[in-house]
Amino acid sequence: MGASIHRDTDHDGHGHDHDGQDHDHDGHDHECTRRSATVRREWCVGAMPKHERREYIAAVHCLKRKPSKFEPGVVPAAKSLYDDFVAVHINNTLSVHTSGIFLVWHREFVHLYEHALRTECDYHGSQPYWDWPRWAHDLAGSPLFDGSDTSLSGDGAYNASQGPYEIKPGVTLPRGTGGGCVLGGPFVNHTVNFGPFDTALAFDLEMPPNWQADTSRCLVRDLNTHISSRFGNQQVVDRLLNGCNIEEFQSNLTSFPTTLEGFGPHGGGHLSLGNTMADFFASPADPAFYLHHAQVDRMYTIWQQIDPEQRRYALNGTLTFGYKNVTPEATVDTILDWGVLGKPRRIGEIMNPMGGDYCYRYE
Ligand SMILES: [Cu+2]
Repeated sequence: MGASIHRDTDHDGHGHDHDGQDHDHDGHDHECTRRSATVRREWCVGAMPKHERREYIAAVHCLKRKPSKFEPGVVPAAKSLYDDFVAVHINNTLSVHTSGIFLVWHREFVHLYEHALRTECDYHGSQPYWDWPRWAHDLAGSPLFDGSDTSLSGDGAYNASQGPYEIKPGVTLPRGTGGGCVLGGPFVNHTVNFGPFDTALAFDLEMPPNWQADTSRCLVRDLNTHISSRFGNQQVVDRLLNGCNIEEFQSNLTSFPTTLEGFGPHGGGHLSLGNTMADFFASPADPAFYLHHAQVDRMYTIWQQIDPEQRRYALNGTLTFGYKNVTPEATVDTILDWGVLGKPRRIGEIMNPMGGDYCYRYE
């Protein structure tokens, strides 16, 4: 299936240059090879030198200066193309989390973001990722969150009113060391324009009322090594990759129903950064979202690659939050949507990072 899908060069008018190597220009299907694939790298000194991290940061800032694609007045909080990604995520939240399309929908979402950085903002690199176990015991000392000018900004100011995080009624995780606005670094002036939203709404399949309203405020961080070391350590990652079928892989990533033991590295990564990133609907307002989800996609890619025959097109679950059966089970023929960000896609087209329109890998 994957290799026989033709690349649509019209889907965004840009095609994919894949670093521009080894391509004939005869208009036929181009084979994606290890050599021609875009390589996504870790946000760290060895894999991504400082000037490359600065280029990525500059491209994110650029995305925040690009105009929104929504009709004026429809989504007042969407003040830029960056915000459009947050809006589309909010609008799809009840369908793309703890459901059969979590992995594939977020794969394309991150790809569209990377593509926007490259085509709208002249970024020449790839989407970096956050390798959880490497920094699980020292978030504040990590190149991602050390607050330096090559980081994604670090901790927030200490906020005494920040309480513990409730992952379900009566079950909490302790707060971190910040809880207020980020203290410095590249995103110190970054604004969060949507929310905050109540996660509990999702359990009733309810959209937050008037979610389009502009509620501009600062980016909040609450670095939390208790959470990151508990849910993002090597043992957790090993267990994740050892999931023997898609059902197990999904539940190792984010257990449902939620349990403390099975909370998983996806939710753990969100909560370990504080309330902006923990917002179930609006988390892409924190630029770290895309590095976190690149890592989720990296895990998915590695897991698929262990047994492509069994795993490449494996799906499990409906199109509704909590795997509720008010919608059908996802299949390779289900069409998914990213609103103003891109064209609708068949799930089967987005299950291979090196097939169809995709040509990327992780190093
Ligand atoms: Cu999400």
